[in-house]
Amino acid sequence: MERPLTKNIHPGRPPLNLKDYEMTGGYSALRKIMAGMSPKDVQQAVQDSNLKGRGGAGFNTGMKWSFVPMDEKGGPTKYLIANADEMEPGTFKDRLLLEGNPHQLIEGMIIAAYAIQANISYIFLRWAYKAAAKCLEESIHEAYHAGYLGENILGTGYRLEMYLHTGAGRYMCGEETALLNALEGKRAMPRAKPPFPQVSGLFGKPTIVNNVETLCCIPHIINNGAEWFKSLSYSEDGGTKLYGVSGKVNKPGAWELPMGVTMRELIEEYAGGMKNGYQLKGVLPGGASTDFLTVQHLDLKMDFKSVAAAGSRLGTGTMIVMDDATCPVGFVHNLQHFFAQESCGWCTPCREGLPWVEKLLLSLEKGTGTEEDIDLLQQHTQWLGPGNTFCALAPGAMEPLQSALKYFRDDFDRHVKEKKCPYHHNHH
Ligand code: L3W
Repeated sequence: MERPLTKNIHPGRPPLNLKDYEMTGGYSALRKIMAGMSPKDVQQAVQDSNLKGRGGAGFNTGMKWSFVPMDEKGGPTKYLIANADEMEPGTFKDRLLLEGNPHQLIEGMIIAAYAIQANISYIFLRWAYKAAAKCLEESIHEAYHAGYLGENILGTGYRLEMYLHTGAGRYMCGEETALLNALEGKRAMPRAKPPFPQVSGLFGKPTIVNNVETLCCIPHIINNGAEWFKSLSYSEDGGTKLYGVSGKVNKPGAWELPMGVTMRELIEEYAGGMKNGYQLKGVLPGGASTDFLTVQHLDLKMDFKSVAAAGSRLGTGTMIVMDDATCPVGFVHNLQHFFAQESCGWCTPCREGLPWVEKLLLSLEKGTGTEEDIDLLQQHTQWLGPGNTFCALAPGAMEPLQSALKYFRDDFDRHVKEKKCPYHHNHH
């Protein structure tokens, strides 16, 4: 089984420095494109690979790049941004790549920037990722020194600057247009789309924002070809995927596996199964802003299309397992507390609705909730649903709520009937 993105990463060991990276074939993809691939050739290779964005939405990467206006005479300033603001609850996959092999990301970024002819690039890094900040800073410096960044890269005349920008610790900054505002020094509120950033992004210029894992795939696609990349996958989406499992399992962790492995393989084999005395009750397949799946979905293939067909989303591919000793109402309350706190307050449904949802869930947990409160929660899943808010934050927050109401409705009703939480342990 091939693991191109993580084969040289050994958790616990220091990150690969430039020399280590070059010894494992690093920067050969950059040399290859500089020796004879046009920006369009690079775009085509990525489009042929069927790489889909790993940040959660699964948008086709090559197609996204193709929306950037390409001007023969150089054209306007363009930007390439790596979205490293990994703050989705339960998600810790990009951290592995950042702390394990920072040059892999940098090489992917240089190739992506070349493909759209951007001359300035940024890594927008989660505030809390201090260790990653340190090794990225050092690695960017090494790459400049080696002539992979700056003026006249590898003697070709192509120029690319790269800057590390650390966020201020808000979930909102991971939304691509809020990220752009943050980089411009403004409040991190989302912008209306369209126009999409590919046409009008940072400082109004064409901008590509790609997730860290997405960019780390690029050097391997260039080195080995689109067909090879597609062959790594068990599904029609190309490549491998960094999957993760957290919750009451024996071996929580993250692993690079063929796209499309089943949920059962992930939980039972890689995560070592449920801890003694616990049964699986629900699974959030890709971070907190995805719909619950349950035991009936264990044989589901974890690719974008299959998970969507089952009524959820692959999201970040890092699943949160909920066991039978955990109260679903308390679990969802905990998530809604996070989302309410992280709402940027720009649009009314999200700013007002999320705290209301949090309050209703808390009241149910305390035993003071009513059947009408459950109906109100149900209505919120529509009021805060897709199309009613400025960005995906509130609709994402409604996904675990609406699916908890669908699969665990009995648990909600019992809180009302018994006037207390029927689960015996402490809650937040
Ligand atoms: C041109 C169109 N471009 C879409 C581009 C768009 C963006 C990408 C995805 O949220 C999800 C969200 C979270 N013309 C286009 C187009 N694009 N239509 O494609 O766009 P979109 O709107 O589908 O999603 P989004 O608003 O970018 C991403 C979910 O991810 N999520 C959160 C993850 C958080 C992390 C983290 O902490 N690292 O990953 C988890 O599931 O809920 O649904 O570039 O410009 N017509």
